[in-house]
Amino acid sequence: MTTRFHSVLLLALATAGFTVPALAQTDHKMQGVAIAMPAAKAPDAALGEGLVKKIDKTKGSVTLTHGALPNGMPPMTMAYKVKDAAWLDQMKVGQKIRFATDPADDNMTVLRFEPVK
Ligand SMILES: [Cu+2]
Repeated sequence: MTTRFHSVLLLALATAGFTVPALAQTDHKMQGVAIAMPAAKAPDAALGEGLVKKIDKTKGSVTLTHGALPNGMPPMTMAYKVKDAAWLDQMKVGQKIRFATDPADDNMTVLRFEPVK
C-alpha cells in the first residue's frame, strides 16, 4: 500500500518535472522569436537617404543633404562624423547614399552607409 502510494507520488512529481521545463522552453522560444524579428528588420528600416555635399578629411566629416530620417530628424544639410575615417575615401561629392546614424551620439555620427544606385 505504502509503496504504491510512493510510486504514484513519484510519477506525479516526474510528470510535473517534465511539464514545467517544457512550458518554460516554449516561452523562451516565443520570446526569442518576438525579439529577433524586429531586430532583424531594424537595420534597413533605420536607413535614411542623403546626398554627399562635401567631404572634409581634415575634420573627418561628411556634409549630407538628407531627407526626413527614421530617427525623427527633419530634412536638412548638415555635417556628420563618420565611424571609420576610411569611408571618406569611399564617398564622392554628388553621390546618393543610404546611411544610419548613432543614437548614442545624438545621431551625429554615420555608423554605416551604402551607395544608392
Ligand atoms: Cu540632420
